[in-house]
Amino acid sequence: MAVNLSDFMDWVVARNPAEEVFHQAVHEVAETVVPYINDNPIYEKIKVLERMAEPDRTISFRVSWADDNGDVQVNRGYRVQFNNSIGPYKGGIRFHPSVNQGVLKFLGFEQTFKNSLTGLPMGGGKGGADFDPKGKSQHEIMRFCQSFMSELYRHIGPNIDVPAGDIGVGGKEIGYMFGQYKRLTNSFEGVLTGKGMEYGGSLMRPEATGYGAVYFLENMLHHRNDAIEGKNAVISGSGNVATHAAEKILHRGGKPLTMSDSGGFIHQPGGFSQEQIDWIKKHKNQRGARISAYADEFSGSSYHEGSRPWGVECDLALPCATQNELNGDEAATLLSNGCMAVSEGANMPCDMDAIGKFLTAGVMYAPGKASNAGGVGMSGLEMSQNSARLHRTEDDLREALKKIMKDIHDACVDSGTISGDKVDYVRGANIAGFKKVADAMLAFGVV
Ligand code: NDP
Ligand code: 2IT
Repeated sequence: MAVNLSDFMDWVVARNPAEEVFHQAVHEVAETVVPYINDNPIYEKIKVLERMAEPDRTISFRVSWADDNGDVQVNRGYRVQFNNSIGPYKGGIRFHPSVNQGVLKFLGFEQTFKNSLTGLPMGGGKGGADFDPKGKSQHEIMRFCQSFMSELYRHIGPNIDVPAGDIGVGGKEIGYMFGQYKRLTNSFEGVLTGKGMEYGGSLMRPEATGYGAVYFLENMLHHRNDAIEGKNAVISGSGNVATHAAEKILHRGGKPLTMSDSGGFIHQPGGFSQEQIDWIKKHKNQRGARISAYADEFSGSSYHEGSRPWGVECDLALPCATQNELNGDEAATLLSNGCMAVSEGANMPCDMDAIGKFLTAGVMYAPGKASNAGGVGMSGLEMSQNSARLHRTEDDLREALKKIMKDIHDACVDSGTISGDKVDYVRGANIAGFKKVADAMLAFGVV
């Protein structure tokens, strides 16, 4: 019997009440994958899509810690181990007050497809806590990370589940968590990625997501005989992904015009220089620092409180902050301003309405599961360096990252070409990501 998209989505919504972002992520995949399943009925016979939409397990736990005043604080931690058909669970940890089970299920679901696209043996997972690092001291963040790992450590391992960073979790937090894991298990192993260079980290991991999103953009433009040079790019966010995306746009001769945070955006007409990007990196490295301070530091720039950057005229857009940060009206504005390509650095930053508008207009639109896969791709290379106990050079890893992004681009072209050089990257990424996981599940029988 053929799968019916609306019946399938009714089933997903009924089973996962009040998890709207999870419904959204599943819907976006199901829309393109259901017709493919109906053309290949073996997948329907083994209920592969239904099984993929159900995490292997969801772990939730209490994280108690004492703040600097000696008051006890209680947060909730999670790890969603979504699918390990093609490798150990792999995906980041997010610390943000908006974290809940639905958010982590959407991220874990997306991660399964993304990791499959990298071509490396990694399953999908995601974790985090509703902890807000803003306004916390370093000691408070360290104690929180230690308490979080005191529960998480029993569920992870280099061949089981390998977490990494995400919003609110960067090199410092990974260090605190790795230190606690090592203390609890008395084992030095590659259980986290995004580690410091002194203790098993990989060169290029900090840069990989942002650079990768620009490499993907470059591949899309090349496919239409075009290039980044001379083009204006509007970028949201000002964290790890956004700052490295801006840097690579600059390397390619483009002009990164904006960055943002949850308070508003900054606009630097003519584009940020390397020095200005370095200032933002350093400034925003202090958790809780606001991007508004940039406008006081650099004359000629402006700060727009409470707004997002999508109204600034541009050729290229890179949403690199968070989910659903670009809606249909903002997509329409980008299109009327002449935006020709969108490469998502964040996970699911464009809502369904925005995606529909980009696809209808026929502009190049890369979904995050394809365009931001460089970060987890480099994490996969960090895992293999840890297993082999060796260290690859920066040049070698940069070339490896470029190849991963080109291979993902080409897989999208293979599965998503509409006609000539027109590609539906959503369909391409979903089908290419789905196939490998589905075929592994097929091989395992019903488990
Ligand atoms: P960071 O914590 O380094 O930066 C997050 C940025 O996004 C900050 O500028 C932050 O502003 C902004 N932001 C966060 N939440 C919101 C919100 N609700 N509204 C507006 N702005 C917000 O995170 P990353 O750069 O690592 O992650 C950014 C995105 O990229 C996320 O979607 C993440 O899942 C995705 N991603 C990250 C990867 C990685 O390797 N790090 C890999 C692949 C995807 P503020 O300071 O005000 O909170
Ligand atoms: O969303 C993501 O791909 C990440 N946050 C990175 C995951 C990883 O394991 O490096």
